[in-house]
Formats: sequence, C-alpha cells, structure tokens
Amino acid sequence: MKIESVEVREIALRLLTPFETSFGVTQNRRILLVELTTDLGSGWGEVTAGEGPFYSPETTDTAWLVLRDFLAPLVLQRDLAEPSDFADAMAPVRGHDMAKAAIENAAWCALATYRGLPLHRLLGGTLQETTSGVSLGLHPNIDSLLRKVEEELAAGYRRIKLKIMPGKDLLLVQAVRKRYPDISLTVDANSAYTLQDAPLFKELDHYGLSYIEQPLAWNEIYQHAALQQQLETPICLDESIHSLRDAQAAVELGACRVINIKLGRVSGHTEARRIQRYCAEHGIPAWCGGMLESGIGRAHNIAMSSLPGFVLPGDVSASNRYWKEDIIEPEVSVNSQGAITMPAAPGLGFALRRDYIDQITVRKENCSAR
Ligand code: OSB
Ligand code: MG
Repeated sequence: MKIESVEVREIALRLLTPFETSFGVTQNRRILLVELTTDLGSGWGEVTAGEGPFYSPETTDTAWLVLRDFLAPLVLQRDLAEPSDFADAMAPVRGHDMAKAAIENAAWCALATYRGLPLHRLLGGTLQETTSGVSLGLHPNIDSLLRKVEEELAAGYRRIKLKIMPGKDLLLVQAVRKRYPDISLTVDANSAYTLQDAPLFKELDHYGLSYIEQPLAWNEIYQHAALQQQLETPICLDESIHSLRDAQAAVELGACRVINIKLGRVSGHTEARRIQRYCAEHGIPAWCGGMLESGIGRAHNIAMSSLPGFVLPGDVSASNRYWKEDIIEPEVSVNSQGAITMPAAPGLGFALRRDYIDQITVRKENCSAR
C-alpha cells in the first residue's frame, strides 16, 4: 500500500455529562482524526490522547505536532506491504504511541475496506460479539453513584467499574457492594496511590472485586508486584503497559493478573494483537479499555475486542452514554444482554457521517502539502 496523503483534523465533541477521575474532570473533548489515503483507498484512525497530559504524557496538541512534523513524513510516499510495517516505519520516533496508533489503525481500516472485509475479520477476530461494562466517574455523593449503577445495570451492562481516589474509595465500594452483592465490580485508581496505601487495598480485598486497576504510579511495574504479593484481588494494569515487553515484564514479575489493552496506549492494532495473544497463552484475562472515544475510535475498539484474548467485559459502551450525536452511523449500541455485535459491513463496519464531521471540525491539515 502506497501512502499518498495523511490528513489530520481536530473535532470538538461535548460529553453529555462530565467525567471525573483522580486526574481531573473532562467534558469538552478535543479529538484528532486521521484520514490516510493510499493507492488502495482511504482509512480512518483516532488519536486517543486527552486534552491535558494527565492520563499519559501525550495530549491532543502534542499529537497534532508529532503527526504533522514527524510521523506523516515517515510514512508519506512509502510503499508498505502490511499495516504491521507501519510500526517499523515510525520507529525512529520514540513514544507518542497514541499518535502512531491513529496512523497505523487508519491503515488497517483502509486495507479492510479494500479487501471488502470487516476490520474484525482482517485482524483475525473470532468472537461474534463483545460484552460491555461501564466506567463510572467520581460522583458528588454516594446516592447519585448508586442511581447511576442501577441505571447501567438495568441497561444490561455486565460489569461496573468505579473510579476511586484517596478519600473516595472504601465507602463507595462498601455502598455499591452492599446494594449489589453479586455483580461484577471493579475499581480504577488511575495511579492515585502509593505502596504505603497497601492497608487500604487489603481492606478492599473483602469486597469481592474482580480486579483493582492501576493503583500505583503510571510508569511503575515493580511496585505493583510488591502490592500484588500482599493481595488476593488481582491487580489489572492499564497505564503501565505500552508493549508486549511491558506485558511480559509485568506478568513475569507478578505485578498483575489482568491486563487492560488500549489501542492508543499500545500504539495500534499490531501491538494490541501481540499482547492479547500473549495474555491468552499465559492465562491472563484481557479486556478492552476506553478513552472516551468518538465513533471511529470506538469502532476500532470493537473490532479489536473480537480477538480471542479479550475474555472480560470491556469499557467500550454505547455511543449514547457519551454523545448527543456520534460521528458514525449506526451509532454503537449495546443489547439488553450488555453485548455489542460485531458489524458485518466492510472496513470500520460503520458509515462515517461526513457532513457532521465537517461541521464539528475546528482545524484540518493535509500533511502531504508541506
Ligand atoms: O483509566 O480507563 C481509564 C477515560 C479516560 C482516561 C482513562 C480512563 C478512562 C475511562 C473511561 O475509564 C472509559 C470509557 O468509558 O471510555
Ligand atoms: Mg484505567
């Protein structure tokens, strides 16, 4: 596939409700979309970076610069045989995995469209559907959190994840567990604690959590091993895992027993596929995380979730939990059993609402014109 152009655009989308985590509140999303044009046709990818460098060092603006000035020039006019060759082409750039993922995933999308295959088939997916959980942000009080949990369970979601931070942890878990003794329940700390908080996590051991997500530092594996040793509840790593090598190190050190795979964080479908295969071979349940994506990122997440290593419910939920209107058609929906069916249409599996995308575009640049 010969790369003819790379177009980057920023769209503005407002979340229906603010999403609060231990690193801040998000409501207005600034999302970058990449359209890659090749001799085989075009494909789309999404940059999953946040507006600020709080979940990871990348932001919407760093991704814009790195895509325009460094990544696009590394792939433009190249003739790459497979989407998996994109990672090698972009390897001179260190880090910036979310920016890289948008280009690589757009190549996967283009190839799937060209071959007339839904992306999940091209990736080698075997699952016909993926089950969904929800990630609930911090709420102003426990009553409003309990109402939200009730609503999500009624909608069919199969796992409830609560965001926690110091001072907003044990009481939330106790309240939800008391009301719902049997649901699959997890917590996500987004790195808000240190090893000195081990007693809190030992206390959480009594509430039958399916796992505790990323309790300690975002760039740390070894200390998670020290914490995991003291706990019954599995630790699930999110922020700490960027590659197959990280996954191997974490599993071999005993730093986690579950892995959250996010396409942007691991630089795209190629590395995500390697990690899920390793997880499947080593009895480590994996699941697909979410980054408050628009429909394009969401469609990529759904396709990835068809791979056999994705055995736990993911954070990829229906479009209408996030947006008044999504940029794809149909929008992503979850059935009453909390499952998303793999789309049958070729490529991304969803049509793009191009007029709406143009309407919410705030800037656009064709990187080949420079
Ligand atoms: O840690 O999984 C996380 C959102 C932004 C950054 C990090 C995370 C999240 C979520 C939301 O939990 C998942 C979603 O609904 O997309
Ligand atoms: Mg997380």
